Amino acid sequence: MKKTVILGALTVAGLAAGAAGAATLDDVKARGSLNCGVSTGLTGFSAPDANGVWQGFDVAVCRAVAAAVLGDPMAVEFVPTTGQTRFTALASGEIDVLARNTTWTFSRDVDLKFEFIGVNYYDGQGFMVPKALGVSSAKELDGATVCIQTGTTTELNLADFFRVNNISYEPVPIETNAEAQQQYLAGACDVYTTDASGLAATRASFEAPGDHVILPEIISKEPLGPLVRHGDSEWGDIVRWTLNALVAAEEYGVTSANIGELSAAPGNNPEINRLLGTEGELGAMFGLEADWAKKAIMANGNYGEIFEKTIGENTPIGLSRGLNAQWTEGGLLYSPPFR
Ligand SMILES: N[C@@H](CCC(=O)N[C@@H](CS)C(=O)NCC(=O)O)C(=O)O
Repeated sequence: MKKTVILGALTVAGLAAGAAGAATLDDVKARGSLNCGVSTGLTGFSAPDANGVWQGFDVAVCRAVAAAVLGDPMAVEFVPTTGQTRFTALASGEIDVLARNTTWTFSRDVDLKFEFIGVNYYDGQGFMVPKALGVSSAKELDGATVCIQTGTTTELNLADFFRVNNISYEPVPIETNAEAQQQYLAGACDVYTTDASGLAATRASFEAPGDHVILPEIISKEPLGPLVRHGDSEWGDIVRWTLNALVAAEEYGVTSANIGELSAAPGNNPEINRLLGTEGELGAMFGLEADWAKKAIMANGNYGEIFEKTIGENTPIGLSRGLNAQWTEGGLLYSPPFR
């Protein structure tokens, strides 16, 4: 088993080294669409709606990048990936970027040879149990069966948590969130553990969400963000600054409602003017139009608008901003300057 894991990592790293140096920006422009790796389906983050149109918080990153590069937020081919398949999809060049609640870790960055371009959601791993189990802390889970998605940090943190607390568990390995949900509801496991945002999204889709509780323990740091291949720095810059543009727009009060006016009649805030391309040459520095960031922001609104629409307190998922508030509001979101 261990051998397979090591071989898997080497294969992914080898593929990434092969694809490095490829000019992804040119490929995307020539193709006229962005190949964006997402999940197989996690409501609020990335899932097709009733019309088959992909929606969600991670999907919004793909659309913003497509808008910045191609001028069209709909010019995206969504490639569903599992916890297991996502890294090979990126390393092999099947996708240009992975935007799939993926945790930035040392080994994914260094060993698998990817480049995380930032964090779009600061998360941590939690546990969900049926209320009927009568458990109020994860430390009471000695001997529990646990549904767990393979190829994830979740798997590793779970092992660490039980080891540190000197308790045991029996893993029920699962490939996708849909399957995990099904197995958990069918009672194949006592507990479901994953990123807390994923637990909220999963529970929101239950018929009786109130029959399930999310335990108080958050056992890890899960900085989730988009990633590209190592050695593809120009492309990485584009994805990084597209995400930064969404975050900066919220900080500076640039919204989908006022962006048209702010671009047509620029005010005297130079940072906003540089962001929207009415002043300076930022777009040309990485081969995009002057209004690349304006198009990215117009795709789905700024970071805050995206959050509220897809996973925020007024959605069934009901997540509060917490760590994902702007630094000016006590959170961790902090875009470097546009200059
Ligand atoms: N953040 C963790 C876990 C990511 C993960 O796979 N989460 C699950 C549950 S939130 C998911 O997105 N599932 C969607 C799918 O099965 O396609 C990682 O990067 O390893």
